[in-house]
Amino acid sequence: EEPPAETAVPQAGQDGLVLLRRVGAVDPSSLDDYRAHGGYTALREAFALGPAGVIREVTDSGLVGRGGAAFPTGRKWQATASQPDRPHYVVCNADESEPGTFKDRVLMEGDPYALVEAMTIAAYAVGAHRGYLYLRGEYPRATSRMQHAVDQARARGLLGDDILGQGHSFDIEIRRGAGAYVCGEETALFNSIEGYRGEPRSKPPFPVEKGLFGKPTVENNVETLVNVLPILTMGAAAYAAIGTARSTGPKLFCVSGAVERPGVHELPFGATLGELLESAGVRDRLRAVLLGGAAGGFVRPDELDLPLTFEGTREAGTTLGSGVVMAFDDTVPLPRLLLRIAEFFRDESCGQCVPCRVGTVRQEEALRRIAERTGAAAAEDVALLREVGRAMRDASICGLGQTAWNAVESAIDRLGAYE
Ligand code: L3W
Ligand code: SF4
Repeated sequence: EEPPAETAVPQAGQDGLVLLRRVGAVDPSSLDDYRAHGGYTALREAFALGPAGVIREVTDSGLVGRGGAAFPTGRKWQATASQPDRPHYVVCNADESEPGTFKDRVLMEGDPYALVEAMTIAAYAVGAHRGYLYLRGEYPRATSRMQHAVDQARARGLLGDDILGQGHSFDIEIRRGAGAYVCGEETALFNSIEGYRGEPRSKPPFPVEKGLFGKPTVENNVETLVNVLPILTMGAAAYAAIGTARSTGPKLFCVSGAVERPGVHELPFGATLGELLESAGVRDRLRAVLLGGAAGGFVRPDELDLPLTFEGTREAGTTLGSGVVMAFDDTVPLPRLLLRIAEFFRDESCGQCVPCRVGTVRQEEALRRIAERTGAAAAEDVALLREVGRAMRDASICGLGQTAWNAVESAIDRLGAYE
């Protein structure tokens, strides 16, 4: 079995942490210990503010989604709350499957009641009485800890009818994924919960209007939801003072590869890539850093002053994604690495649309030819990769196909992978 969450947090116990402050410090099985560490003060604050007040705070905080797409959370909650169609649902996307991403696992294993509390607040804000936690199937410890937390919260009147005597009813059902990356795409996730094949739906309509069971649904990533607790306890203005004007708050980064202290690192948005790698103990002979996971892109070792913000990475032509920072030294053969990424996308394509179903196969074939020639790329293979990549990006139904060429493109254009 994999080691427990707290061992994946090199900063555990340090002062000043916001999202990770309880991980390693709180007993994840104990509701009383969670309360002793400040648990359930945010829910009380939410009840004092009322649903509209909660949405106002979340909007004013500037919080945007931490799953990778950075959509404003307050806008999503407001859009769901205002739908006349009933019932409304809250769905937490805990199908954390982006290669190199493990922050949600650490949060769920190390501080499970925080997610129960945050989902309860989201439900109160948007008028939902039922929530689903869609949890990655390969996370057995996170599943048992979350199930225990849900059961304890229910037994103590913090889930179920009339929570804390405030007239709000809400309960959470945990659903386990079955190993498909695409089920992290929100509409494929809904199909999976509903018992259908995990295939994405075309958007619009967006889930805020027609989501789970065709009803208005708020779908948020684990880390996004957990941010709502400090927003309510410290207030939107104090929260928004952390980070930069356009990327507010703290961020979890999943650092792996050629570093001394791999794991989940919390830093305010705006820290540079170099600062993060320094705190993770970057080793010598750095060749490349993969930002944002397999769906993200590579940057060079001379780009370490890149600010880790959504706007900064976008301006630099790359992406922060869900916070993956994978460091590679020059012992890693790039052509093999790119082939591995291409295999992943070919494996995980759901096959529903042609650009992705066929494109991921063609991409893998070209990268295999190149890898087998020990990295020397024929000009026609690179041209083919570009053509297929463009088709996947422009014409795929969902993010999987749209991003399946990102890493390869950045390796060619930024790293000069085949020169
Ligand atoms: C209401 C509108 N809602 C958009 C909502 C939409 C969704 C969210 C983002 O993810 C990212 C990609 C990678 N009215 C709306 C609206 N929304 N317009 O906002 O939407 P969208 O379509 O921009 O993105 P998405 O399909 O949700 C794609 C990242 O995901 N990624 C990473 C995946 C892996 C993990 C993980 O393992 N934890 O996250 C892979 O591609 O960065 O930017 O809720 O409904 N007008
Ligand atoms: Fe399926 Fe790929 Fe199309 Fe997404 S882009 S719907 S994963 S075939």
